[in-house]
Amino acid sequence: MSFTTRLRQKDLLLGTMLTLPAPEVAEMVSKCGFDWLFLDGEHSPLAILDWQRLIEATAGRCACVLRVPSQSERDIKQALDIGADGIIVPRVNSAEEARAVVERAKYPPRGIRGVGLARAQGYGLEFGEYMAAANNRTAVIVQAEHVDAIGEIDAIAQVDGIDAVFIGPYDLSASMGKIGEVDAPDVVAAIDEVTQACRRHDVTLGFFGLDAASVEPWIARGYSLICAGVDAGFVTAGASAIVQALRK
Ligand code: 3PY
Ligand code: MG
Repeated sequence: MSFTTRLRQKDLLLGTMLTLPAPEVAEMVSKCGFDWLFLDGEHSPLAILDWQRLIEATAGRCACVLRVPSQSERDIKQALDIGADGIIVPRVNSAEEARAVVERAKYPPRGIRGVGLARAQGYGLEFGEYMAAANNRTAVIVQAEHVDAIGEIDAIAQVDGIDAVFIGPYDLSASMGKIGEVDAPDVVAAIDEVTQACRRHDVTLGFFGLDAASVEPWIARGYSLICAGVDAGFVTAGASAIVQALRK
């Protein structure tokens, strides 16, 4: 079953975030049992070819979803053409933006995605198969991560073609003047508004946290697209633990 089908039916999908320009890290993490990997093209210094190399290194063991650096037609098209299973689009604050994102991710007549012969299309060898399935198989995930999105969330959640709404707790807290205070009561209340709207419109919910403990309460609330941890954090936590153990 495709990642997007599982996403739409709200299977629990466990993922982690990749930010490091090393296909070996993607290879290692893809062997750890995650359902999907969140490739962060927004905050990492990686370029589109780096992401392609990372996706190749996962060898189909996990779905790979690329967070595009912007909502632009170009970024969305390139992410899908390298073979990402879907896109996560940062800071989508209105239904109008959400509709534009869906159009950029779908081929005509549904949308305006340009037709390429890249890795996703098997360099042309799998063109027909890919074209027949792409609009349905491509996951379109928008982030609710600004206070402006909260007032619009009912309309955003109703946009046809949105497969999930993914909370960005850090940016959301920043937009509320509480940078990093992801557990502040008003930040949690804003997230609850998103939760309620997505439940009303039967839209899958996603959440990011730095570790397992920070996402568990959200899994309990029915969030199913989960990203916990960041590759760089695995390295720094492991290295710091050695130093702490030996410098007692
Ligand atoms: C945020 O917390 O702002 C995020 O975008 C997490 O993915
Ligand atoms: Mg963010």
